[in-house]
Amino acid sequence: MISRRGFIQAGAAIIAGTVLPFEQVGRALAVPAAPPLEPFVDPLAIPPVKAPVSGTSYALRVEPAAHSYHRDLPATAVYGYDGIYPGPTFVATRGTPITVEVTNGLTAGTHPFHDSFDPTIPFNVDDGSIAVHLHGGETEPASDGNPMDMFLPGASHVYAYGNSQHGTTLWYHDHAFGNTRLNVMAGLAGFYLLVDPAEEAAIAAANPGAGLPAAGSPYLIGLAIQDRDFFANGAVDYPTMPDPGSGHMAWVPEYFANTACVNGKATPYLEVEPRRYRFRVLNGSQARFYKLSLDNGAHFKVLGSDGGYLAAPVDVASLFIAPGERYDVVIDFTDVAIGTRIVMTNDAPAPFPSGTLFTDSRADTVMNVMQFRVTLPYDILVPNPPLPATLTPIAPGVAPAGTPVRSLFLNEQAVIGGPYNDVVERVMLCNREMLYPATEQPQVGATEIWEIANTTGDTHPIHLHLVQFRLLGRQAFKSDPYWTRAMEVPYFPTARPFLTGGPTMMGRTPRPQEAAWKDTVLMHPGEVTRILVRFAPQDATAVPGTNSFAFDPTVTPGYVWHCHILEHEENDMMRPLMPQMAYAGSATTITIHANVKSIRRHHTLSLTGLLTPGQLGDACVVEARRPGQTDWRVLSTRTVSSVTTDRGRWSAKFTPGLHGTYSFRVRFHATADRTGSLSSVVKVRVK
Ligand SMILES: [Cu+2]
Repeated sequence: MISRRGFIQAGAAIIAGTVLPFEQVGRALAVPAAPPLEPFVDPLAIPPVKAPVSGTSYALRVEPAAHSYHRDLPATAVYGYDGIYPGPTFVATRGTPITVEVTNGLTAGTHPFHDSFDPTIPFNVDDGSIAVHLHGGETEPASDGNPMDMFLPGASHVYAYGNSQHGTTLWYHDHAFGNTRLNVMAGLAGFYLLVDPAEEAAIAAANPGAGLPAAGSPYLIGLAIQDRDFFANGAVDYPTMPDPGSGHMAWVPEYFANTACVNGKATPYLEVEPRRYRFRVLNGSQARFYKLSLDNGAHFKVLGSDGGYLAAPVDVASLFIAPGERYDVVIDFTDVAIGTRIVMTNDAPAPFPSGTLFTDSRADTVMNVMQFRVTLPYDILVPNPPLPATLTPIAPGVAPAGTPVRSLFLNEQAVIGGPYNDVVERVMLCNREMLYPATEQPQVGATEIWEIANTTGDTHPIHLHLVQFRLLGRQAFKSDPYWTRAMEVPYFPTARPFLTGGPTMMGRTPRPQEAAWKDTVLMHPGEVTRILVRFAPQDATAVPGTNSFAFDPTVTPGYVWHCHILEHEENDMMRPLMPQMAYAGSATTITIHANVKSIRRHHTLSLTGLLTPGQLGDACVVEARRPGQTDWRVLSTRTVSSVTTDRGRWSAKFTPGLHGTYSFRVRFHATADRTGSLSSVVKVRVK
């Protein structure tokens, strides 16, 4: 693969006498693609456990390094935390905060993917900037690795990690604004295992005779899966030319490669004993989803996901995992005959769900992720207990009655502009770019339902910083008419009137393995995905206006939420997430004295009011009381079938079940960029 641009740049570099990293020269001089790589010839690399400088203080250096992805590939230039790829594994203990001082040892202008930088997307400059994000961490703003909080070569930044949440699999990776996709491609990713000794003891106490391999045990192994294309010289082939007609100079909407790498090795193998192994599976890929299966027909036992354990192990024949997600699984080799070789395969289409498995004619290895060889002798001194029947009690995600609803959407956009004054493609959250003022400004301590309508053709793994949340369910909706409305109004309309199969959001429940705490969730095309988000620590009682974090989550630089397809995130599927002590706009309360005498089984009550254009209740609570009652009662989301703010009006609809005379109170919380006032009710209608 050669690009005219790459060729011109290589020529200029040679004339100027500049020494390019050799893989850039290789690319520019049209080094051929690597021949098909023989699978299962490299042992799985297991990153070392990171040691502190002293006590709970760690130091981490980001620097260029050389790395070989495969026995038959020469070493190539990568970026590594501590100069290794993947980075070292942090093992932290719940309740014991640590600090990590990260030093930027990179050099501007020498990125391994220098030719893939693209000025048509925001902030994409080869200046060596980095930001370290602890993905899934309950972290203070200054330590979150907010993409706007990046720092340049020669500088350092101290990150404080509170380790206040449930034990789980976190991971750290680069998040520099504009450069994330290329910095992660270059190797900036590693595991961060958080262990909660009390939780482990509780599981053990509840399950006598059972057990699980613990962090630090040779039987618990992290598997970070990332796909790569290679040149014959060992360099990674990341596009330097855009998709035709996209209006960009190099940015591509997704990177799908032909070879699955695990912990930095192309289709490696792992020798195992005939016993149970626990794997922390991370999809660290740019864009590829995996549907993992074992070719001996064995199943996975899923213990947990992004934010901690499930209530009990879940048996799955295949493990579906999207970029950014983690699953904690056990594979049981106990009764497998010595000498058996088991391949972990992938058959998820890319892009998901409408794409194909193979990306090009070379592609055959992405089907094979890695191989397990049952070849090691069983160590009789180490027990191999059965799995616990129960793990950490976690109730099904259920939204309390009256939980405010925030309507959001995912969309693609093609506008005229860019360097060629052509159609420029990008993917968006709510049709707004990252640099547009924050619209998601939840109140600290609030509990909210986010209903996110996906109007695009692809599944997006949507990730929120700061919090672990719960998936409530997914429901189909009429995407095209909703999209039309979403594009014509200046705020975020609810998708509820467009739901198919009824307006009550009683859609599909999560798959059992998605019932854990999540920080990254699949949002499929043509569906509205509902998540329950608490702006409070995982175990705290969420009280609106009360900060239960050990830090102030309302200070700059705040947080972000975004798609974890890294190419999407950077152009421009990411938005600020800025918690506030109170909702930024003052809450607007409307009291409606509706003499509703005959709302019967087949009737619907509609209340309609006027909106100032541009104003929206980000969060809306509808309450009611009967004559003589003093307390307002929050109406459940099942009673209030929809609250829409659209076309200059708001309206609330009530499904059957209310009888008699009521007063209603509607409270909207407006965010800072959507101020205005609500008029009183203009219409009460029963039909
Ligand atoms: Cu996306």
